[in-house]
Amino acid sequence: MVPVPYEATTTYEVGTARGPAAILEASRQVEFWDEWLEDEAVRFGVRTEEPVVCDGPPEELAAILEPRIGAILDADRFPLVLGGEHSLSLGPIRAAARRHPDLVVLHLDAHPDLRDAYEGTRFGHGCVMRRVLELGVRIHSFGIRAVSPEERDLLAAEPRVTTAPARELLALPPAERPERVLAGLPPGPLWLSWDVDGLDPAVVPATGTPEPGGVDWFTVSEVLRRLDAAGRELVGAEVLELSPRPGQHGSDFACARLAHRMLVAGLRSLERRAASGSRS
Ligand SMILES: [Mn+2]
Repeated sequence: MVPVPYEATTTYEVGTARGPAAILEASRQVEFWDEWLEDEAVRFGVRTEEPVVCDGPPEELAAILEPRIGAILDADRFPLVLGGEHSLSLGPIRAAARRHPDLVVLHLDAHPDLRDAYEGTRFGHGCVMRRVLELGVRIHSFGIRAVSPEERDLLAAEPRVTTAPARELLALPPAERPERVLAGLPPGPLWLSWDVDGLDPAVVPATGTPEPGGVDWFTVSEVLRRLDAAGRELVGAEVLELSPRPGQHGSDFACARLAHRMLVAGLRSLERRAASGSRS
């Protein structure tokens, strides 16, 4: 686990720099046995690295994080990045994409983050998936429900980005939502870039730019279970944009539980790869 308490371009409610510490603190309290995946991360061994601290712009952080995450991937380990604001994703995803040319980012978010520039930077949290797209990586986003006209036009024209919008998910009975999330997910190794504002704010209200009407807990958990059951290769994951608030520790616990579930899914993927003897 790589804590990245980074916050440089957050536009509204600040505090996401405290996200990684809050997740780690809450993670001491959540049950280690994961009910959904029927497994536990401690079976594999988990190491928490020293936090990556950077006061510079996102491009500078990307140059620090790319080799850090690259070293974890080269050691055949599973990196889980704890954010911090979403702009920090560029370096980790670049590290994964250089090693997996057919990488797919499964992106949970209320926002597509596909703006070319926002508030004077091309590397802020509203632009990160645009920069990821320029790496040649395919993106499948779910929970999307706050889209700029520029992003709407790009989504209509760009076949390398597919979406499961929140409006479509919420129109379905809960049991049918995971299938809709995974419909259209391209084949290939997966990087999970999960902004917790993609979840319904009833699950994680403590985030910088909350939007009503998000993805429910059953759906995200079941998506992880189905990826695991299908034997999908998971390369790495991120939990982003928790902005802890006094009196709202339920958000910290939800993010800790989600991070643990993602970690279990990732470690099981690594175990399958090791068992099949194939290094990719
Ligand atoms: Mn977002």
